[in-house]
Amino acid sequence: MTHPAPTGLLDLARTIALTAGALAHRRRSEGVEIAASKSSPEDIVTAADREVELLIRGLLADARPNDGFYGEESDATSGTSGLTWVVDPIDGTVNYLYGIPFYAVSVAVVQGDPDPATWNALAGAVVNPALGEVFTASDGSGAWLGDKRLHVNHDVSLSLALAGTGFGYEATRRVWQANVVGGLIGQVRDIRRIGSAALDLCSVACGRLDLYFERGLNPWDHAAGALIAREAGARVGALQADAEGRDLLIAAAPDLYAQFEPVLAGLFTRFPVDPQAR
Ligand code: LIP
Repeated sequence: MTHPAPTGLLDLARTIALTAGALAHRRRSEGVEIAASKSSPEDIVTAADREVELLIRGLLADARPNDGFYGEESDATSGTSGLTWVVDPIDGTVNYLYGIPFYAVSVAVVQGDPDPATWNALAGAVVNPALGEVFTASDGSGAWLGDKRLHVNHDVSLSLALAGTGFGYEATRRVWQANVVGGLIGQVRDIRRIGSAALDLCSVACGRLDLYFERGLNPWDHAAGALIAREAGARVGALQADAEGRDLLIAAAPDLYAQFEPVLAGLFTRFPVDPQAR
């Protein structure tokens, strides 16, 4: 089955992400409340998360009724077109709840099963409405912040790398992740915890971070951001793997990735097995 060119899909992803971002930003200004908790009391969902995903689903159903949908806040549906939209309506939910301006609408379209290990990401958009930043990429056409072409930082030594990471919603996993960070902090320039995987990956793409790694992400957290980072020249994968997954995601320029991978593997060996390993 033929599909529209990635640029056509990209235009749709960008338009929908911008529309959804405007709604998220408006709801933030009106005040945000927790609607429910999910995997733990820390893992919250707001009414805006649900409303924004409903808006995105409706816009996609109108534009691409035969595509599948795989989002954070509603049931997955498979389509007949071979394409699936992978959506995080508000990535950085805790930042959103607290009014920290680092949250994003993440919209990606992939070919094949909605599995990061096997899908082919065709186009993606990550919109931070609080800062008015629109990150985009389509397969083979580069990564962009607005109309500015993005490139990762090259020739960075690990000892001078600014690394981003994140922590899970379960306390024992956070303690394990903090142990790993404690083992790394003396081997890099510094560490940032921005609070949104989508924006962390876009930060690698535009050079605001040299590398990013996190364990336990969901596919919707990174579907668009990983494409944007790859199209900006990053290698995105895991340990001895070129596909990111739930177990681990690493993103960095290839030369820095090669320095970082054995160090992270050593830290995973040094600390007890992650209690939340899935
Ligand atoms: C978040 C990720 C972040 C991670 C958080 C959370 P959410 O996604 O973007 O990188 O550290 O624990 O998973 O829940 O805000 O969509």
